[in-house]
Amino acid sequence: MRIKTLGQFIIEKQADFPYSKGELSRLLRDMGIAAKIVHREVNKAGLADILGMTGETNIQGEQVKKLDIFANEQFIAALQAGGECCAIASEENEEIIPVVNEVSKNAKYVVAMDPLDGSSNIDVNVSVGTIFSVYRRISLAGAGTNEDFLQRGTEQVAAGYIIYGSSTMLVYTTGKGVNGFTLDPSIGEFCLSHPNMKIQKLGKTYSINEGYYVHFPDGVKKFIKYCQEEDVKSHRPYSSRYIGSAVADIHRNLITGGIFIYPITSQNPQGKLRLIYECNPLSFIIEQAGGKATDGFKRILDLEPKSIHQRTPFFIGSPDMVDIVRDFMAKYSAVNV
Ligand code: AHM
Ligand code: MG
Repeated sequence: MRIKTLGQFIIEKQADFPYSKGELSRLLRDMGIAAKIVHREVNKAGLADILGMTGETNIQGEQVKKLDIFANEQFIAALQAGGECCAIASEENEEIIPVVNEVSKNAKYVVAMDPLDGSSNIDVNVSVGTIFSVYRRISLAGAGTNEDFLQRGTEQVAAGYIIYGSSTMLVYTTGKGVNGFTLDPSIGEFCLSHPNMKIQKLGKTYSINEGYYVHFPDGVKKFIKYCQEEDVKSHRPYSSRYIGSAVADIHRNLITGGIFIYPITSQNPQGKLRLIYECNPLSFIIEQAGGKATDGFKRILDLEPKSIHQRTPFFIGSPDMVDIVRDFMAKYSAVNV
């Protein structure tokens, strides 16, 4: 079988957008390049003792950076150099990063991202991810503004994630289905490995941090009990799988079916995950694969963002499972929120 690289695929798909000048294609390519650099560093994470701990100087005399800071810098540098985007919002930066230079002066996109999600998993050799979301700017010229990011998730023109797992994969959508590419390190290319990804209507896995059970809304508690009940027809009990990297949990559920939930808890009364650069892009991808994503009641992509780092409860995955938990929420938790 002939291999198709991410670069080739992006160029082919440009024909779907007859008036496009290729900016979005180039922006996606830039994300792919930064992803390869981050992949290289993530895969060296266990060598920190040999090469130098973070904050120290390694044997080459270079400062060793924490990987989430490193990833942030790589993606920002790739986007600044590419010139297709006029502002960046990142989980790592309180304020948005305006991009103004010769190449970006006609840029029409802004990018929101979580450069290294689940970064506490790095130290224990468990999967982490990058999440990104692309919007068309609404400001008129110059560097992008906060308003460019405060658009509903339905306005995204592209979204993707990279999972640094047993292999590194890039999965993205531009609103015409979802495609997954696996990095072949021997040739240094992302190769199309998962064309037209679809999520099962009803999975057999639920992913939630059950350690917080006592703090969950009643609707979520009832759903967890439902997942644990014996029922031959619906193949219950379901399996529980929780990695602690949303990208990894949602990626697994995309491939094998299931639901991921991060509800409100007493520690995180708004939920923990961030609407603009975590939940919106993941929701766009999962919806494009036939799944659903809500805050327990409303569709994530319809929520109106008020601030860049806003949090939301998050229920995402196989559509029938998201509907079932929504019914439990409506019945038992509607007054609690
Ligand atoms: P981070 O952005 O600080 O890395 O946190 C986000 C992560 C998600 O990837 C993961 O699903 C969740 O936080 C885990 O949180 P918890 O340890 O509370 O279950
Ligand atoms: Mg995060």
